[in-house]
Amino acid sequence: MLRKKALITGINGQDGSYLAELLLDKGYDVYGLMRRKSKLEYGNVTHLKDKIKFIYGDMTDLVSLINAVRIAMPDEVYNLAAQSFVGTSWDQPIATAEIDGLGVTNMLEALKIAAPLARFYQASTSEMFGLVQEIPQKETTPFYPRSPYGVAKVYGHWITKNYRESYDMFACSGILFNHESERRGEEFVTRKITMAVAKIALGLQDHVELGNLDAKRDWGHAKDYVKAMWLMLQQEKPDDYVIATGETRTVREFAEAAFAAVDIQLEWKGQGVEEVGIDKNTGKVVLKINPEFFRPAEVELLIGCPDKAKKQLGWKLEIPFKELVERMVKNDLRILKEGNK
Ligand code: NAP
Ligand code: G4F
Repeated sequence: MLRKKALITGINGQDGSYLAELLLDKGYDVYGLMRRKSKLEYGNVTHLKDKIKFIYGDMTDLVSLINAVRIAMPDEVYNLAAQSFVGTSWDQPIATAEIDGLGVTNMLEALKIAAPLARFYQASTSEMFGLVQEIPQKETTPFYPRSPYGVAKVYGHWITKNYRESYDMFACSGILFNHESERRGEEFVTRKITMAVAKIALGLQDHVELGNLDAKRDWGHAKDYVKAMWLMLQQEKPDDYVIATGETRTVREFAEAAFAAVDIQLEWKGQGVEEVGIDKNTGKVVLKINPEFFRPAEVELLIGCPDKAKKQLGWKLEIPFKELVERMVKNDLRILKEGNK
């Protein structure tokens, strides 16, 4: 039997790496779109670099995407590439729009021209719900994005739907809520916390500085979420699905869980920007607020309803919250002890 071929954009990011592992395990030929950098490095897929066929390209360059599609001639395309950090989207709103918004049209056009029968997955996001209009958020909840990133992703979401309806393309959007992992970028709040906790536990750092501790997120593990991406492209008909745990926690609760993983129980003192987290045993301040990390507009509460994905895709969550946090802290302790940082 012919092996299936998949093209993954954003291959060296967090999700790209877990998806590549999943598809290689399933016997796919995996092609990965990668940006040219001054120093050749493979990021999160370094361990897979001999198994993946890399193609240089950029989401803002239609020619490079047509070229990539012609080389791979994929059965399935997973569009994971993005300027994915919400904070940066206020500093680089135009680049974010070009990559996360128009970049999706570029990829859909490349497919329309070179492989119109390929199945397409778009990495949509719970950030599109922003100032939430309904609790919990589901596929039918209206969008109200709160950042240039969220706005660009709404465009990407709708253009995916539009190409499905205009050209009968098999194009799906996964509206994924926050998912983290040992491979999460270090600027995202979860990994920033787990790395700092590991450093504090090893005596390499005194404290961590964070922004809004009251923001609530629905956090799962990326390994579970890439399975949903694949399942969406195996259905009879293309559709859009929310992928979430259905639980929400504050950044404060994430920090408590991460410190607890190294046996530090946090006690909170003060209010607003004066609030601090104190190690109950030693009385030392291990967490401070820094207004620099607050955002111009915040998404205060995200909690997704994954019922449609559970029912129609048979998707289920395997890594619960506590295990997610413990895995991340344990991995950061290992990295630091091995001197890889
Ligand atoms: P990530 O780790 O930041 O990975 C992003 C990837 O996109 C990297 O490989 C990056 O390559 C690539 N990229 C950025 N700009 C590009 C461009 N102009 N052309 C080609 N590639 C480019 O993000 P992630 O967490 O894996 O997320 C994957 C996708 O899911 C993203 O679209 C994100 O917006 C979306 N999403 C994520 C979450 C989440 O919680 N993780 C939730 C919902 C949706 P470089 O290494 O060259 O920068
Ligand atoms: O970890 P974050 O930067 O993730 P955010 O903004 O929720 O975005 C992530 O999830 C989205 C899905 O909902 C993805 F689409 C997106 O690509 C990305 O993966 O921030 C989470 C929360 C925010 O409310 C932020 O204000 O944590 C709050 N926070 C508090 N202190 C902080 C910090 N965030 C960061 N990055 N750094 C802080 O020091």
